[in-house]
Amino acid sequence: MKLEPYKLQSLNEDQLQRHQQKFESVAAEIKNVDGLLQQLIDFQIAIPSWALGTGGTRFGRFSGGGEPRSLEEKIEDVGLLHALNGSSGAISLHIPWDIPQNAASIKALAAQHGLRFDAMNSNTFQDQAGQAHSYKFGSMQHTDKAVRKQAIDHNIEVIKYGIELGSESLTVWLSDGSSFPGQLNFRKAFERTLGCLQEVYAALPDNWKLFVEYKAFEPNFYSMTVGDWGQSLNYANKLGPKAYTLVDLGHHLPNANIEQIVALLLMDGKLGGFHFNDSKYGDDDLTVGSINPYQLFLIFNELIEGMNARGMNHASDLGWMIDASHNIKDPLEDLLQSVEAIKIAYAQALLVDTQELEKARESNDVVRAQEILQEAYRTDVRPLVAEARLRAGAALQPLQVYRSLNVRENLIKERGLKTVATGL
Ligand code: PSV
Ligand code: MN
Ligand code: MN
Repeated sequence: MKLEPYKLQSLNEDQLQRHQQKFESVAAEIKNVDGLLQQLIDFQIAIPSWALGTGGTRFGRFSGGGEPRSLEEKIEDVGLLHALNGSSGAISLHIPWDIPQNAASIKALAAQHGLRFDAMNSNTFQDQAGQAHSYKFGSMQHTDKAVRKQAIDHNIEVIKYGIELGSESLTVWLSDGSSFPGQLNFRKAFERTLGCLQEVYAALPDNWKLFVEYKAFEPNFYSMTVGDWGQSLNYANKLGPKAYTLVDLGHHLPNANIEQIVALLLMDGKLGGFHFNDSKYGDDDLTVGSINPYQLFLIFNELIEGMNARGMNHASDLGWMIDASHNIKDPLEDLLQSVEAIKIAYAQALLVDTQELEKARESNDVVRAQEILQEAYRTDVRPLVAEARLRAGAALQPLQVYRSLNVRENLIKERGLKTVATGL
């Protein structure tokens, strides 16, 4: 389904007057509002190809209607999101869930929608049909060299697909670990994994980055071989300058101080990418900002502080991606909510008076420091985010437009009611 620009324009016009009133009242309080809006316009968040269908829990899967049946249809869905919010200008593929059969035409289709290819994701956490060896006891940590070689070869194949599509990074998330005490020699598991990652690293083109994603638990519940940011950083340091740590918000033990992790990784120049989602218990993969928006704001505050300190470009020097799963919501509506939540947190963090905050910190004025952060957090920045969308030619109210154009109903007509997108 394609969004007709004239329909978008007329829906925007209906809301314009109300929007302008709200925008002007927030903008009056901000020093360089055009600069801030440009930062919001530039900030793009990649959509993972596996988030476009309804995911399952381990108890069941209730697939929604009109889900994309092919990679082409997934690209069309991301194109639609991008047309609505102007902020989803990239797609991230998981191989082998979304193998580009004809990379040139896939790349051309993506370009038609204004999309580029973000990080490529390999998959050695599932056995695929026809695969010679099983990953039941791990992939890169495996005791059998043949299994390790299969995992290395798969990652190198993923890099090759990525090169054809114009991607410039590979995310490796390993489910490797152990479920019972005694099962694994931790040191050997680390060394074997490092050996495999070194071979993958050696196959990276010069302009590529390797993201080592960590996760505290699941599917292994006693130990994970890349279980936390310390381990990930250790691998990344040993691998070399093209290797970085990737933070997925749902991959920590409860109450972890993610904003501090982010600050320290940035300090070392080793933060590479980000997977946004929200969680209450574990790797819940819930809509960004649905549980703990203040934490998201605090994380963005550290991201901005750390990136500015290193002279980094907010939009392009880190990989930004949503990693979520939708069991009961329309996935496209959910993704619109997630992108909006990210933009809101980013805008709020851009409003923090950093000089005043530093002053308060240096003089140990704890109360003032908290006030400065909360002043920014409690600003209603939604009109700023909407204005950035308007200036980017997108919708003032993406979700409202999505519903008023009956997008899901149209997709069901086009694709059928019982379609199941590839993914988890
Ligand atoms: C694992 O939980 C993860 O966060 C990794 O990023 C995977 O690639 C993704 O989810 C999809 O399963
Ligand atoms: Mn992830
Ligand atoms: Mn996850």
